[in-house]
Amino acid sequence: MTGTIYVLNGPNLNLLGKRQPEIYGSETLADVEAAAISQAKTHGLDVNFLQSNAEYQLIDWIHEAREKAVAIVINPAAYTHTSVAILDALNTFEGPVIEVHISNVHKREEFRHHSFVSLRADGVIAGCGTQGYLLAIDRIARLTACEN
Ligand code: DHK
Repeated sequence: MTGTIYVLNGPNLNLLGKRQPEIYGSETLADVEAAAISQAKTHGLDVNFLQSNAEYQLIDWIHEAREKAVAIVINPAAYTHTSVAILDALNTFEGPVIEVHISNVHKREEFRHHSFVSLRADGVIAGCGTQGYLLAIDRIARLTACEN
C-alpha cells in the first residue's frame, strides 16, 4: 500500500503544547507531526501534515486532497462545530475521512457536542489525546487495505 494521508489541523492548534495544556496536553504540533509521519511509515503510507487558522485554507487543502491523498485525518478544532463549508468540502472527497479531537468534546461545553464534520466522517476519535491522530492513521491503513 502506498499513498499520502492529508492530516489537517484547524484554528489554534498551532499553539498546541502552550494552549490550555490541562485540556490539550504538553506535546507540540511538531511533536504530533513527527509521530504521525513515523506511524504512517509503519504502514507504508506518507503524511502531509498541515495547520491553518483560516477556514478557506482548510477547504483548499481538502480540494487538493481530492487529487493527492488516499485519506484525510482532520481535527477541524472550533470549525467542527460551525463549518458547513468544511463539511461540504469533505463531501467532495471520495476516500476515508477520520475526525480527531484531542479532548473529549462530549465531556465539555454543550456547543462542542455537535459536529458538522461527523456527518461525513467514517470514524470519530475524541478524548484520546494526541494519540488519536495515530489511531486514525492505523484505521486508515486498515480501510485503505480494504479490510474492516
Ligand atoms: C480543539 C479545539 O480547538 C476545540 O475548538 C474543539 C478540539 C476541540 C480538540 O479537542 O482537539 O472543540
